Amino acid sequence: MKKPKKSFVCPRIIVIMLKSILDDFCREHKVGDYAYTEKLQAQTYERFEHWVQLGYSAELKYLQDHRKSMRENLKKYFPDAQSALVFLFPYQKHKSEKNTAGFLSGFSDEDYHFILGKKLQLLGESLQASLPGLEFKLALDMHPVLDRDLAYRAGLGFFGKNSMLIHPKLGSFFMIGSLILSQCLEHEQREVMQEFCGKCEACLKSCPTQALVAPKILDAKKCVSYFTLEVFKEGVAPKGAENGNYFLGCDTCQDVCPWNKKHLRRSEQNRWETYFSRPLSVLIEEIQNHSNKTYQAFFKRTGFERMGKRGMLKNLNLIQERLKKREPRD
Ligand code: B12
Ligand code: SF4
Ligand code: SF4
Repeated sequence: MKKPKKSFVCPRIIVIMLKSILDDFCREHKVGDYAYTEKLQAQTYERFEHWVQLGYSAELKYLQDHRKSMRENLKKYFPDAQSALVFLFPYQKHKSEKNTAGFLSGFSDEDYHFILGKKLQLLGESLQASLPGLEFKLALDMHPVLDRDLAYRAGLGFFGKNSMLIHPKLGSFFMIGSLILSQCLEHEQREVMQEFCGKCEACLKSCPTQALVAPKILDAKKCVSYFTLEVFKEGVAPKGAENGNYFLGCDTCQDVCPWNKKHLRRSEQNRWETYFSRPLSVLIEEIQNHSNKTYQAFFKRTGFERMGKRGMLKNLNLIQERLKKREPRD
């Protein structure tokens, strides 16, 4: 009996197929840039460890417990890791008076973790179809990976003095999402990028709370972003927060960055910006009228779900107090 012919796929064909899968993905999902790396070891892990030791990670337990050392090497998170594909997802940066940080509403109405997570998952699955035996894991913010370091060592940008990863063409208004792969690909690898801040210190000077305690070093305890997005109950706002423009997240140290100037534009408000542009008293009353359950249902799958009703009211009440203080007295 004749043996069935083994189908043989020449590696060159695989290379072409992978390239076309990746190109389609980037086009379809408006990826700003992507790169491939086989560097599994984080290059700035010691700086991160030192930062935690100095107490700059505030109450962010996931940076302090057993998940801390997992960030040193991709193998500690995914033992089969051999390489990674790192993607930059730019978000539209709207300029509005009532400021919520761009990443919260920049990916249509949903929390970026859902939207980008789904996209990366599907990409991983289509790579599996071309590369038998491929396993992968996602790295998207909440996974124990130093995302900026991974993008940095993949050659996608440099660390600015505001500690953001800055891409020379895209600036810093993007989220980083990666696929960690159990195989190496035939793909070019880029050089690590030099820093291009020069003498500029605009971010250090503009931070309302002086949370950037030195170039590239942020003290989360003083940061408006931390206080408004990571503290879910009433608390004392960092000194100077009353001079800031933001009440959910903070983009000040990016707004002033020359690498971002061309990416700031006035454009139509999206759903959440319109929602938060209403008078403060109306917003507070409406949110107070929610039970915890209806709050969760109303903000389901958005960047505002996680902070809960209590955390949201904490931020809104703070601006209200601030505005009251500014009102002229009789
Ligand atoms: C914890 C955290 C926070 C904390 C602490 C921020 C911080 N700077 O660490 C808080 C809540 C304050 C925060 C705020 C924001 N965050 Co945040 N956050 C994270 C998270 C989960 C971990 C970051 C971390 O490990 N920090 C540890 C410190 C030590 O890292 P680092 O500040 O980046 O410091 C590095 C450099 O400074 C470098 N370094 C220091 N000195 C030197 C010297 C040289 C020569 C070199 C080469 C490097 C170097 O080494 C350090 C270690 O890697 C990551 C997701 C992830 N899994 O990585 C997202 C992440 C960093 N956040 C992100 C975003 C978008 C934000 C906000 C813009 C959100 C907002 N608008 O409110 C702000 C930005 C504030 C800022 N200026 O950093 C993005 C950043 C994208 C980008 N372009 O860089 C990330 C990567 C999420 C993602 N997957 O896209 N965040
Ligand atoms: S996010 Fe805001 S508070 Fe935090 S370091 Fe930047 S400017 Fe300062
Ligand atoms: S504002 Fe200036 S110093 Fe800060 S990150 Fe941008 S270029 Fe660097």
